[in-house]
Amino acid sequence: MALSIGIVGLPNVGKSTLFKALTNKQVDIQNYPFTTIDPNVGVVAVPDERVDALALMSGSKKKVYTTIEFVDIAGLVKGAAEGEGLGNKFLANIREVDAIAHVVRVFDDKNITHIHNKIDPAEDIDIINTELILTDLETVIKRLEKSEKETKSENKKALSELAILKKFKETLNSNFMIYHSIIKSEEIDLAKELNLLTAKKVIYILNVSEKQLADGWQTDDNLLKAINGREYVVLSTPLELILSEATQDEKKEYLTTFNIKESGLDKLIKQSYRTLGLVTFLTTGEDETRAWTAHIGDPIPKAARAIHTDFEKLFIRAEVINWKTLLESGAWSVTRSKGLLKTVGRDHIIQEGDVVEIKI
Ligand SMILES: Nc1nc2c(ncn2[C@@H]2O[C@H](COP(=O)(O)OP(=O)(O)OP(=O)(O)O)[C@@H](O)[C@H]2O)c(=O)[nH]1
Ligand SMILES: [Mg+2]
Repeated sequence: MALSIGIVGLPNVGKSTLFKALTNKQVDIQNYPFTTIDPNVGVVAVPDERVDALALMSGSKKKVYTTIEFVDIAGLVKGAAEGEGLGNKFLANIREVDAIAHVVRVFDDKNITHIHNKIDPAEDIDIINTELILTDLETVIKRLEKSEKETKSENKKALSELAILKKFKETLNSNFMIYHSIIKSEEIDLAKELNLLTAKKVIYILNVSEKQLADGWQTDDNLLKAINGREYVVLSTPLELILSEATQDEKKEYLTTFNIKESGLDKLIKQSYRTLGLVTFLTTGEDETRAWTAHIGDPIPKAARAIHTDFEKLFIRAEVINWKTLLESGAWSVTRSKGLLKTVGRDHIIQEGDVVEIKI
C-alpha cells in the first residue's frame, strides 16, 4: 500500500521547497517496488523510533519503515480549473492521491512575489479551494450527463447514483467542498470512484518565516475559519530544507533554538498518517524489524495482508504484544515466559504499536 499525498497551493508559496526537503529524506528506493520515480514524486520514510528501538533489541540486520509518496505540482492560479495556466493538467496528476497537502504562504518577503501582491492566507485558501471545487464540478457534470442519458427509470442503483450526483452538483455549485457533506457510504464510494479532489482529506501547511516561528506565531480566527476544522501543521520551509540537510547534532541545535520538539516534516509525516486513519504495527526479528500499515479498525488477518496477500486467507492465530512491553522485557522469549504475550484469533483488531507474529 503506497500512500500518496499531493502538494497544492498558489505559485511561490513554498511547495517545491517543501518537496525538496521531503525528498532529502528519501528512502533507499531499492527497498521499494518502484522502477522509475518521476522527478515530481518522492517516497519518504515515516520516522518511527519504535523501529529503531526494536531493531536494536533484536539485533536486526535490516530496518524497514513505512513510506508515503509525495507529489509536487505547479502552482494553481485563479481559473486553473478552466485550463488557466498549466493548472488543469497538474490537477490531473493528483487525482489519485489519498490526501492533499495544501501549502499556504504566511511568510512575508518583498523579494518573493505573491501573485496577488498581498499576504492573506485565508483568502489564498479560498482561492485554491474554489479551483478544486470547480474541477470537481466539471467531473460531476460530465458524469451526470452520462448517467442521465443511460439511466432507465427502473434501475434502482442508477437512480441512487443520479440522486447523489445531483446532490454533489448542488454542494459544489454553492462553493462547498464535498468532504463536509458526504455521510452515506454510497456517497463516499462514488466520490472515491470519481476521484473528487474536494472529497479528499486535507492537511494545511502554514508556511511561516523563521522569525514568525521563533516568535510563536499563531493562527487567527479568520484563518481558522478558512481551515474549517481540518488538520494543519505550522512550519518554515527554508528551515525544513536546512534541517533535512543537517547532521543529527546540527538538527538538535536548531530544534532547541526554535524551541520545537521535532521538525515540521516529521510532524507533517506523522500527521498524514493520523489524517488518513492509519495505524502502524510491527514485526521484529534478526533478519529485520519492520513497520507495516493498516487501517484503523482492521481485524488482524486483514492487516496481515500488508505482509503477504495470502496471509488473510491462511491466518490461523497470532501472538501479539505492545511494542513498549516487548522493549521493556528485552526479548520475545522473555515476554512468553512471563505470560505477557497474547495469543489472538481472527477477531483481534490491530492496535497502533502491536508487534505481531502471524501463524499461518
Ligand atoms: N522568505 C521565504 N522564502 C520562501 C519560503 N518558502 C519558499 N520561499 C522562496 O520562494 C520562492 C518560491 O518557492 P517554491 O518552493 O519554489 O514555491 P512553489 O510553491 O513551488 O512555486 P511554484 O512551483 O511556482 O508554484 C523560492 O525562491 C523560495 O526560496 C519561506 O518560507 N520564506
Ligand atoms: Mg514549485
